[in-house]
Amino acid sequence: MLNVGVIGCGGMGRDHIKRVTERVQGAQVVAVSDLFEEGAKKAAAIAGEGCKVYNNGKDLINDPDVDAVMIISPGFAHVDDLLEAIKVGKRVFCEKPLCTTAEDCQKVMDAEVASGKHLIQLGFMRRYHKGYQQIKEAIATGEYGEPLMMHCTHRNPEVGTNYDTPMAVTDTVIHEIDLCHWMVGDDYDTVQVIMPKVTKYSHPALKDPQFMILKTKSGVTIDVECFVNCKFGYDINCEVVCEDGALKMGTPMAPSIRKSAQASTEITTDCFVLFKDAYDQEVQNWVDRAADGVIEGPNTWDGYLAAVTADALVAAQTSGQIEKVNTVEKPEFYK
Ligand code: ISE
Repeated sequence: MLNVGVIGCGGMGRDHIKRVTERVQGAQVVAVSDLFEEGAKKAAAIAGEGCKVYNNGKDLINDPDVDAVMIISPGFAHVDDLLEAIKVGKRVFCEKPLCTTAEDCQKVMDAEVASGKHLIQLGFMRRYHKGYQQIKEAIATGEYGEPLMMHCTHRNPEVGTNYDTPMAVTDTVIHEIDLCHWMVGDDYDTVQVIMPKVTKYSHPALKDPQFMILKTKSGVTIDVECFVNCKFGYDINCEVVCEDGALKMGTPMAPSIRKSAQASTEITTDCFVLFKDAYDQEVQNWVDRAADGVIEGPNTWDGYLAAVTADALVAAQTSGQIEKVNTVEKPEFYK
């Protein structure tokens, strides 16, 4: 049994505690921490009797009863807890983003490399979604040749008024940034953002929709339509165009219904409904590989690459130019 400590007891933290307690096999939550004591106590109650409550991540990480740590606090608070966990050699599951700056991501990457142990898995859960996995497996057969292009849409029904233009990258397309480079097995070279006409449902601080183009080092060209006030649903699509065929993601979760002289397929409005199984699978996979000290999911390099790519896309939002994605050389450790 893997004894897990959870740092961060907001909505997402409580969701992960519930997941580990009710659905994940081979793990239990033995400690939680949050700056806000009441929130931590509420979260501990989900885990059940005996769950310890801390008011800071450092004490939780250093608790000898805690084998592994889940960091579900806000992104800006990740860096210190990640470095502490690496220092004491504990396995980490960290919600996206790894850190909010490329500089902090690099610090964490350097510390992990120096420790010589793969410790960190990142919460880019889309890699665990059946629809994407089917396409990745199909590409791996070689039957369709090399991927050349990808077309993605990332639509939300609506967002709050605090959501602004850069968040289209840092909060939303950050998923495609990770997913697409994993799908085609390549890192990014350049990015560009084209701003279409703005929807009447937007506000002055948000340009919505946005059209982003990412090009990988081998030349695979990926376009992502990001439209966060599309009104009609949480609509996620992906097509990979290869030399010998095009692979479009299916939507296996929704039946096609015929009624009242119409055929229809439901589109959910909630990302937690669409990706529920993916969230469960990513944590189960992290737990399953703990015994052999292996990280199979997105790792620290992926978190660093996402941060640098996001910085380039945010720069491209205002420059209107093609921006270079300037990363350090990928360390041998992550190859
Ligand atoms: C949110 O943080 C997510 O992760 C969702 O998947 C994304 O669709 C949404 O735009 C983000 O705000």
